[in-house]
Amino acid sequence: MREDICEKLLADIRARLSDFRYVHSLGVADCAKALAERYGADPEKAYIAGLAHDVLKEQKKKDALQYFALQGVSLTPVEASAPKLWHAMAAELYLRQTYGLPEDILSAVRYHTTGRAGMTLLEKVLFTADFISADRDYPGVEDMRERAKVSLELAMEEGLRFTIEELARENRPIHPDTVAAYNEIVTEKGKNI
Ligand code: DGI
Ligand code: FE
Ligand code: FE
Repeated sequence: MREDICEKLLADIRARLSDFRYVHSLGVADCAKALAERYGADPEKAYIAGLAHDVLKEQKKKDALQYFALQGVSLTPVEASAPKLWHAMAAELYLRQTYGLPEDILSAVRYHTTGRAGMTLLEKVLFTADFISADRDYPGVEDMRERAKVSLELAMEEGLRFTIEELARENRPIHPDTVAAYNEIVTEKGKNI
């Protein structure tokens, strides 16, 4: 069953994605599996979530909007003005319908870009893997990898801060789920001080 899904998914992402993003997806799958093993999530589910998370990343904006309309999904004003968020929202629907993936994998895919308050372990694993996979090469990635060895929350806090700072600097809207994820991590951490 799982092997079947992996094979079909692999062919799907190979057909839909550029070389660059295909390699990224394989890297996130490997990394998510390793993080799952380290932190006690299901490694197989983490691997599948990693393979699948960006399946619709290269979908045309017009097609994504058409897909949302067809599925009866209405976007909030922030979502409507942030096309980079669409691939995660659309992938949840697509992967449910096409692959019948379990809801825990679907929610990891759904929240891999923004995060949210009350994230599951699998959601945290995928969110973090997306930042530190082997293909990632941005200033600070080594620090992020070190943080992820200490805790998922430590890496996520830095990732969310980076995203929020960059978006604010560029006058782009910040999704409420991104803010909620950040606030929760910072306030939970504050409790331990
Ligand atoms: O798909 P990837 O490139 O692997 O990574 P991703 O799904 O985390 O997407 C990152 C992009 O999403 C990056 O350009 C910033 C954008 N993004 C993340 N959170 C938010 C956001 N954009 C807006 N407008 N608001 C957010 O809260
Ligand atoms: Fe993504
Ligand atoms: Fe990604």
